[in-house]
Amino acid sequence: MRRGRRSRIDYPVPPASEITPKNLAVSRRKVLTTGATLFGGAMAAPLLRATADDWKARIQAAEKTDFKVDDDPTPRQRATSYNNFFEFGTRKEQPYMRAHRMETDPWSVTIAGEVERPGEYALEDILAPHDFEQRIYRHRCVEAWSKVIPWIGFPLGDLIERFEPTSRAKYVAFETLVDEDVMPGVARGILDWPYREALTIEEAVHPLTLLAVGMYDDVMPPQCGAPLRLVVPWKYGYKGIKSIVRIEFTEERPECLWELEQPEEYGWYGNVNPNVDHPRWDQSRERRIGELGRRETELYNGYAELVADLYPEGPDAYW
Ligand SMILES: Nc1nc2c(c(=O)[nH]1)N[C@H]1C(S)=C(S)[C@@H](COP(=O)(O)O)O[C@H]1N2
Ligand SMILES: [Mo]
Repeated sequence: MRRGRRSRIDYPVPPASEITPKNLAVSRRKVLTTGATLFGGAMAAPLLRATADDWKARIQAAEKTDFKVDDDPTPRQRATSYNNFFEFGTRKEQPYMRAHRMETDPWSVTIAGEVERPGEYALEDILAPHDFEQRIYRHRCVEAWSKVIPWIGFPLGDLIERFEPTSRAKYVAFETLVDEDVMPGVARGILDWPYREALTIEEAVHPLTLLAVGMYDDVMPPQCGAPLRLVVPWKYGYKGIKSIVRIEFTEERPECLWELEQPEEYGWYGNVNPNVDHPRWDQSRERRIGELGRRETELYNGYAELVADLYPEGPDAYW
């Protein structure tokens, strides 16, 4: 049992300093299963689709893990009707009203760049070998509001290991679907789409970093990033890219959408840091959706004990 001094988290994970792509706490069994289902011919043999992974059914059965904060989860209705998904509009209720028009099934994800197994993969093949689990994480938006979400997903590190990044892979970049027919924010060109985000490979394989396929015991609602989104709980919410269609491994640091739009407002790292104010507002406090008053914002969103070792020059050097 590990307990942080300031945080109320209790996680069964090794310290960040012990985590490298080589000794990731993933089971070898999973990696072997992956080899058989994903690369052993299933993709090339449509007949095998009869036994395709029913990943939506597996969501309800996801194991409830000890990866959870003590705070009560935000009521589902609030969490799924107050969203940022600028492709569907900049007002918080617009994703809820509009994102159901997005076609999320079938879905495929392109794996590209510095990786041994590039290709375009059907979502069910991407998901098949991964056991899903529930984790209750804090979510802190750079706009100073926060939520607590019971996600269902699996560690991004498990997926990365399957696709075998080369030794040149230093970063992992992600892109969101672009569909101007159903995304008014795309049609109007309010940002330089596609939405792009990225992590260092060390951040990407950290055991806290999740690929989420559901929340609140159900499949991911479209407004929250169906069918597949990133969750990095110690970073501002903008790093948590939704509706992912592309994952690319790179040697150079990828440019991210918010960083390009407003470099002095949205840092590349985007780590939650109450001591570094946004140029237009104070970051030391936050409003938890559904609550009155304000809470103190914690360094790395309360996950400092687990992630501080990723940032040896101290939190303010990685913003
Ligand atoms: N594609 C895409 N992903 C996105 C965004 C977006 O506008 N487009 N907004 C980000 C921001 S700023 C936040 S705070 C979270 C919000 O997630 P939620 O709506 O599930 O709370 O999604 C992030 N991922
Ligand atoms: Mo955000």
